[in-house]
Amino acid sequence: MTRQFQGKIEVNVRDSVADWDAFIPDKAPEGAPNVLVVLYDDTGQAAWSPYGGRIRMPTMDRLAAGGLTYSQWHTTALCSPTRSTFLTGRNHHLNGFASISESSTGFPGYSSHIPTSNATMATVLREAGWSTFWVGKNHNIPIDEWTAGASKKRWPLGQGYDRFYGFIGGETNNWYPSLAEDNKYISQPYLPEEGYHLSKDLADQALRMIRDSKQTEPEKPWYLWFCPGANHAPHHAPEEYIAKYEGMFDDGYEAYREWVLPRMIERGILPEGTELTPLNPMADGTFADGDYVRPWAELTAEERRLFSRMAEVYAGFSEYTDAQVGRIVDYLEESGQLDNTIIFYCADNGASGEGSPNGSTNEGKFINGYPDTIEDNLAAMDALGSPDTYNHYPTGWAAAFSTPYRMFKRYTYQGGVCDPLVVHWPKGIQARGEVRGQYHHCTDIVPTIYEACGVTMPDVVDGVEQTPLSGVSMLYSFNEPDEPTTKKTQYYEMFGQRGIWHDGWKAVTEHGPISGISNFDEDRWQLFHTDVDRAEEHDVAAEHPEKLDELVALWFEEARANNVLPLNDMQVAGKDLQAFLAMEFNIPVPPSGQYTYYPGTSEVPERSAANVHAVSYKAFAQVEFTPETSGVIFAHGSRFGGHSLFVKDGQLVYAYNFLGIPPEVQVVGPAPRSGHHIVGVDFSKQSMDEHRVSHGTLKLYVDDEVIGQDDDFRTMTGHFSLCGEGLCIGYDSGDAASKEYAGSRFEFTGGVLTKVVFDVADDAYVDVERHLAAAMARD
Ligand SMILES: [Ca+2]
Repeated sequence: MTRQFQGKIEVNVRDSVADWDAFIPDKAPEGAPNVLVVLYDDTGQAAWSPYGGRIRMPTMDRLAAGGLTYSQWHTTALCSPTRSTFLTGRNHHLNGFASISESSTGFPGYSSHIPTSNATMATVLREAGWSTFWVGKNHNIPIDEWTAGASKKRWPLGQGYDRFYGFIGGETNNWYPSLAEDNKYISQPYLPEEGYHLSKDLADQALRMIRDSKQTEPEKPWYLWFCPGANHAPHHAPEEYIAKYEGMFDDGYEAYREWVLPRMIERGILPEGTELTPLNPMADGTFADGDYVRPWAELTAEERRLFSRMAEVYAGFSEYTDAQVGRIVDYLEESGQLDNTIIFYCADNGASGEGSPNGSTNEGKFINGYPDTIEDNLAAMDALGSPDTYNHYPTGWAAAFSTPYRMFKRYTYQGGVCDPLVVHWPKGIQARGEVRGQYHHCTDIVPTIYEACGVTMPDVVDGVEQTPLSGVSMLYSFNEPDEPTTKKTQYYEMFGQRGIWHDGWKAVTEHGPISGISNFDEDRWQLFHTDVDRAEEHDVAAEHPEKLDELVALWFEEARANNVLPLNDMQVAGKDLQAFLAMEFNIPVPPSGQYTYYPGTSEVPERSAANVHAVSYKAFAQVEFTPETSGVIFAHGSRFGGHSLFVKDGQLVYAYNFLGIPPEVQVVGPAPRSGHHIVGVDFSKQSMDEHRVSHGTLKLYVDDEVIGQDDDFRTMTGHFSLCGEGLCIGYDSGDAASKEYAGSRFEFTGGVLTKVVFDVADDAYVDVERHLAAAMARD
C-alpha cells in the first residue's frame, strides 16, 4: 500500500521536499516467488499419468517428479464455483457462486456477483508488488456484464488483473474460439489451417505476458492464472495427438476402473484395500436420468468403437494441452525462473457426465432438445476432435476417470469433488516426487499462496472491510509429510446435493443435483468414515447415528454461515421451470421489440441479442450496393448452428445451419448492383413439431419484392451456441455460420452497410425450457 505523502510543500519547488514513496507501489518481499496456477476443466483423479491414469501428461509427470502429488485435494464439483474459490479464497456460496453465472438467482449465495468484501487474490498480490495475468477460461463474469455496453467491473481488469486474454463462459470452440482480451471481444489471431489451436494460443499469450513483464521489470514477480479450455467439451485436438491413443480405450470404461485402481494404490494415491464403488451407485429416483451409465457389456460393437474413440479424443486433447503448458515450464527453466516459481497444476472438478449416456458429436442438439442418435454420431466418428465436431464422451468415461469414487462432476460424492493437484516449487519444497495425503480443498489454495509469498490478507481493501478467508494454508505440508491436516471441516453443496467432511468422516445426501426431488427434509444422509474408506464405499449411517447427527447439525451451521440456503435442485426442464425462470436475471426486451445493430461493432452475446429461436422474426438491413458488393451483412452462430445473410458472387444469400445437420439450407436471389435498398428476411412460424422445432415460410426480400422463398423452412429452438459465437454485423466471428465462406470473417466490402434491424415483436413466444437447459449445460 502506498503511504501518505511525507515530503514538504512550499510555494517554491526549490524549497520543497519530494516523496516518491507516497506514489510508488509496494515492492514484493525479497525473494518472493512467482506464482503459476494451471487449472484444467472437467478431469477426475483417475485420468492422468501422475495418478496412475492412462492419459500421458509429460509436463505434469515432470512437475510431480520434482514436487508433490496430493491425494486428498478437493473442489466444489463445478467450474465457476471452484474457480471463484481460486479468485478469492472464500467458499463459493460466499462468492455468490453457488452455481454458474447463467443459472444465477437473486440470493446472496447465488447471484454470481462476487461481493467487494471478498477481494480477489490478484487485487491483493498486485498491491503487494506482483504483476497479475489471467489467461484462458473466465466463467466468473455475471451474465448482466457480458455485453459490450455493460459494466466491466467484474471482468479481470476490474478484479485486480493487469492483463486478460481468454474466453467468457463455460466453454469455447478450440479451433474457432470466441475470444476476449482485456475488456473487449476480439478475433482469433490466425486460423486452424495455419496451425491454430486454443491451447497453443493461450500458451503463446502467457509467454508474451511474462516476457513483457520480465524485460521491463526484471525484479518483479508475477502471478499467472492459466485456464485452458481443456478438458471441457468440445474435445478438440490435433490428429497426431488423438492417434497416440488409438485402441487404448477399447477395453471399455468398466475395465478401465479395474485397471486403474491398483495403479492408484501402487502410487500411494489410495490406501491398500480401497474398493471400487459400484457403477450407477445411486438408488432409482434419486438422480437425473441423463447421469445413468450404460454397462459396456450391453453396448453394440459399433457403440463400443464410437465410445472408445471419444475417449481417445479426450486423451489427445489433454496431452496436447499439457505439451503447451510444457512450453511455459521450459521457458521458466531456460530463463532461470523455475526454481522460485510455485506451480499448482490441477483440475476444477471431477470428469464430466454432461455428455449423456450415449455421448455427443454436437452438444447443441442436447441443448436444443433434439435427438442425438447413435447413427449420426457414428457417421461423424472419423471427424471427432476436428473442427467438424462439437463433441463430448458418454457418462461411462466420466465414471471411469473418477475411479474409484461414486458419480462425477456436479455430485458432492468424491467423484465430483476429489481432484488431481501437483505442486512444484524447488526453492520451497525439499521433497522430490512424494505424495501428500493431508485432506485439503480449493479454498486452501489462496491462503497457501499468501503464505508462500509472505503476503498477509488485509482486513480492509479499497475501503471495504474484508470477509475472512475460508480456507487454511497447505504450506506446512510441503515439508511435513506426516503432519495431520490443519483442515477441520469442509461443507459441500451443489444443485441441492449436500455433503460435509469433518475430522475424517463425511456425510452426503443421496439426492442428485438438478434432480427436481425437492423435499430436502426427507433426504437420506449417508455416512462414510473416509479415514478408512476413501472411496465412500460403505455407508455406516446405521452404525453411527450420533456421528451422523453431529455432521448434519454441522452442515446447517456451515450453510447459514456461508449463504448456502435456499437449496435449489430444480430441474432445467419440466415442472420447476417457470419458478426458476422468474428468479433468473432477465435482459429486458426493448418496448418496440426492435433491436438495431451497426457495423464496426463487437459481437453481441447470444443471451443479449434479439431472440430468433422458436419465434417469427424479421431481419432487415439498409445497404448501398455496387457491382463489387460482397461479404456478411449479419451472421450469428457457427456451422453447428447459425444463420447468416451475405452477398457472394452477385447473389444475396440467407444461409441457415440447423444444428449442423447437412445440408446447409440457403435461400438465394440476385443482389442489387447499385443504389440504396432494404434487404432481409422474414420468417413466419406456422407450427412446431414434437422436438419443438419451428416450421414455416422464409422469404428473402429486396425492398418489397420477394426474391427467394422456402415454404418448408425450419429454425432451431434453443441456442445457436452454448456461449460465444455472438451476433455480428458486417463480419462473422469465430467459426463461420455458412460453408460458403468457411475459415474467414468474410467482411462486408464494396458498398455501405448502414444498419440491421431485428424485429421480433409479433411473436413473443420463447421456449423457456430449452433456454434454461442451455444455461445449465454450460457449467
Ligand atoms: Ca460465427
